[in-house]
This record gives sequence, structure tokens and C-alpha cells, in this order.
Amino acid sequence: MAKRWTNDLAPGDVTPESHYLNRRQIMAGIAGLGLAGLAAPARAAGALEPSPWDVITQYNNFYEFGTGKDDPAKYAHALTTDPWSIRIDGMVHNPGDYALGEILSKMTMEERIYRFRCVEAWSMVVPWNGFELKDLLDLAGVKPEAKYVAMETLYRPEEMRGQRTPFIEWPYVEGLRLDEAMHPLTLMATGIYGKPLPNQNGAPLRLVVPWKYGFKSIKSIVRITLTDKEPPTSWNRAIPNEYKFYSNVNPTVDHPRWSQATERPIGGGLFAKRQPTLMFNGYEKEVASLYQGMDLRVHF
Ligand SMILES: Nc1nc2c(c(=O)[nH]1)N[C@H]1C(S)=C(S)[C@@H](COP(=O)(O)O)O[C@H]1N2
Ligand SMILES: [Mo]
Repeated sequence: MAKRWTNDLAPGDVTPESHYLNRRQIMAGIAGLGLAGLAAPARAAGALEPSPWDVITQYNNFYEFGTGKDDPAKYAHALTTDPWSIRIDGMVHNPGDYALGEILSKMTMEERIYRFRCVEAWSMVVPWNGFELKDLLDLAGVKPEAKYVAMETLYRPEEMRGQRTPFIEWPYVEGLRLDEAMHPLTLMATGIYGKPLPNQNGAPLRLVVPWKYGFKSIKSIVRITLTDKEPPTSWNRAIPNEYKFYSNVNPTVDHPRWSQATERPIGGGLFAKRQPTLMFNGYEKEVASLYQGMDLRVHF
């Protein structure tokens, strides 16, 4: 499979790290559009400094390990991530149980530095490693009648202590419309900062949809089902009037209990300045066309 982009930094071109990261981000931005040669999108123009490793790996939402932000880092080591396989079924030509290693051997790995915005109004910038979900769906062979992609997290209460309590209905489930799933920005992540994904961040494989609230980015995926019906999603099932299917980041549509106009960058300290939240989390140019003609106040 042809690599969409390569890191063309020369061996001597190593300093400073912030420039290095920004350079890769710009290239990822171009690759994200699949339009190498065109101008980098606006989000790549400014410096997008990744949040520190410790912040990304110690302030987590992963309710399978507890509801506190520090619970996943404390308890997720109990999760066995090898062997791991993913069932791909429903409206595909090649259904089956795919070993993770077999999938990875066929995918083109990339680094993407993305904004990450939780619905709770905090944010980070994360340097993900992974591959485009589209490539995996192409491997499975999506049938023409498929319209949505449903995903499911592992259910293993012996290792996921939070699952011993019915905090939400387990397993955690999420879904995307097929065109969202096929979008070049939609990533299946296997790492951060060039290292394997820590368990608390959703090892060994998690979804990343940078223009949607963080809860859409389902962790530790074991099943992907192609369907013609909008699939159920965990947070919609739990609190249907607060969380709907699309969950696109939108500063003009407030959560019923708080404003979504601004966000708190994690890692900046208790008194860090809140920053404005961007439409589609800053990826408007890339994804707004997916929602043309839709009322985003109704389909939030
Ligand atoms: N299976 C599962 N996936 C999940 C969650 C979860 O509780 N369980 N939390 C979601 C939420 S609310 C957010 S903000 C992100 C957090 O990802 P991070 O901990 O890697 O920053 O994971 C999402 N994916
Ligand atoms: Mo979240």
C-alpha cells in the first residue's frame, strides 16, 4: 500500500522539538485532506503544541476503569491487550475475526497531531499514531447498502473493574455515519508520541474523530459492524436529551447544563486561560460539507 506521506526531515534537522512537531503537524494536515500539494489547512498554520505525555496519559475518561480522571491510569494495567482480535461483521464482503497483528501488517501508519475536545469542556492536543479507518473498512469490503458503522468496546469485567458496576450499559458502544467513518481525518489510533497506546488511552486500538466530542472516540475496540440503521451510542442511551448521535463540536450549541463556547486546556494549571472552542473543533474546512443542509441545533 502506498504511503500517503513520509516524514522528510533530514537527520540533522532535529531542533527545536516544537518546530519538529509543528512541521509534522503541517504535513499531517495536508495528508489529512488527501490533497498533498495544496495549502495546509488553517489548523496547521498556528503552532499546535501537543499536550505533555503525562497529561494525556494521566487525565482520562475510561469508565470501564472507574469514573475518576485518575482511575484509568491506576487500574487499566489489569487489561490484557495481547492477543487481541476485532470482529468485523454486518454489511461487509469479508466478515470475520481479524487478529490485530494481521490488520496492522496491512495498514499505513501515520502520525496525526489533532485537537481533542471533551464534551465536558476541556481539551488537549494529542500526537496520535494510527491508520485511517477507511483503509480498514476497505479491507473488510463495505457493501453498498451499508450506511453506518457501529463499534463496541471489550466487555471483560474481570479486568475492567468499572464494568462490575452498571454505571452505564456495558459494553460501551459508539457509531458513525459511513461518510464520517470514511473521512480521511477519521483515525484508528494504536499509539501516542510514537509509543504504543497506554491501556488507559484505549489500547490496543481506539477510534479518533477529531471534530467530534471525545466520547465518540471509543476505546479498546473489539467489534465493528456495518449496518443500514443508525446504531445506538452509549451516551445517547444513558442521557438522550443531552447527547445525540452526531456530537460534533459546536461552540454555538450549549450542553443543557453548561456552555460549549470555551474550553479549558488541560495541563495549563488551575488558572490557565480558557480558550474559545472552534466550530467542528477547528476542522470546519475539512468536514462542514458532510453536514450540508442539516440543522445542527436539532442534530447535535
Ligand atoms: N470505551 C470507552 N471509550 C471512551 C470512553 C469510555 O469511558 N469508555 N470515554 C470517552 C471520553 S468521554 C473521552 S473524553 C475520551 C478520552 O480519551 P483519553 O482518555 O485518551 O483522553 O475517550 C472516550 N472513549
Ligand atoms: Mo469526554
